[in-house]
Amino acid sequence: MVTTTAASTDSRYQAGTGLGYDAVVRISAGGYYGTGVLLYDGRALLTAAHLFDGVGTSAQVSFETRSGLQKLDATRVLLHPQYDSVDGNHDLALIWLNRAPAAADRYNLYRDADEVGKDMVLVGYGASGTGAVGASSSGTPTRLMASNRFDAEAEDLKAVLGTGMAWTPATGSQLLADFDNGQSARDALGQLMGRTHLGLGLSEGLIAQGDSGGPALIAGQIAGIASYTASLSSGSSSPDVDSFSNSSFGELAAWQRVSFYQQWIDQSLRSQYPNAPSRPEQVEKSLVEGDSGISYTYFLLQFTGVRSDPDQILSVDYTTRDGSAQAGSDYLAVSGRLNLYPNEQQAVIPVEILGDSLAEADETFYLDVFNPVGGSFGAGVIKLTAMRTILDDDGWI
Ligand SMILES: [Ca+2]
Ligand SMILES: [Ca+2]
Ligand SMILES: [Ca+2]
Ligand SMILES: [Ca+2]
Repeated sequence: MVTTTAASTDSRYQAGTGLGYDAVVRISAGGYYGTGVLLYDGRALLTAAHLFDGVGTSAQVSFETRSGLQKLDATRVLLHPQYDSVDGNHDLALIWLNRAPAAADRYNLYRDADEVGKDMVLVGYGASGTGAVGASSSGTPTRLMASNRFDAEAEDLKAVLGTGMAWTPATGSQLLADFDNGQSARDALGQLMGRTHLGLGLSEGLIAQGDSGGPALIAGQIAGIASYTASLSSGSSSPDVDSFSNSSFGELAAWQRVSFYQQWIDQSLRSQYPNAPSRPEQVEKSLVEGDSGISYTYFLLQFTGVRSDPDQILSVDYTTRDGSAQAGSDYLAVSGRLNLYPNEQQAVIPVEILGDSLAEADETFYLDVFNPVGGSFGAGVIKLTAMRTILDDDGWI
């Protein structure tokens, strides 16, 4: 849970099952607990690297969905290669599962670097408490949510606080928000650096212990991963209500900025897709449904034009569309933006196919690709569509 303005039992903070937050999971690593979030491929989760400090890289992931509580062992854990446990920089880790429950939501990344000034939703399994008294260790961890607004990039606060503070956030990589109670005396980033914003009223909250690795969502996409909190004072400004580091009013928190790390996240996921095609002739346009669980079908997107700048990132938007196959019962709908990073000429888009034992006809669905940005995708190419057929393997009706 996060710390909140009113009591944590208030209905506005409940992130129960079926409300769109079932992608947010509790993570156990070496006896420590944090939070994580399931990504768009339905197999990888994003969390904080510091959950694994000193405890090795095994993890268990607990999903709470309409299908109940499911605990799954991670098959692979990858810390960001530049993770720095001393400075708290690049505090990100990816966790892979064989598969996640179909009932869990999958989240896209927030990809634009315009987060400052935007409201976001925090979700996590950490300690609960109110802003007035701070977090206290809870009983059974509950998934809770609250809102806040990204006020600043971390290096902007560092520039104001000066070199006397032994804290060097990597430029562009972290976002800050403070825990407001509506009073300017408790407006931490207003007091410390003049970013005045008095909060979101009863919706306002902050991350607390156990929320590490949880998402900050802008418009339902992962914009930040909870990293740390701080009780800061500077000169005559002491915004923290109680001067303890306890996620109270007047403190601030930092999130690892997902838009800054999207290349590492996307390319790490792509490197682990099982049996993904790398050439057009390997693309399978039909696949056998299977009787249970989830399997992937892949769409291969290739760029055959020329970049005007070799460092240019190209992108297209994509969305699945029902034919005779229906999203939610035959496959899981996906939509999002696919980036091709420098030196990349192609990438795959995975779609999860749901197995069952029902005798039914072969069924089809589509992937529409549109809105190409950057490079020269070719004059007149504004929309491409590809089809997949799910072959029934349960006997003709
Ligand atoms: Ca705030
Ligand atoms: Ca504020
Ligand atoms: Ca405090
Ligand atoms: Ca089947």
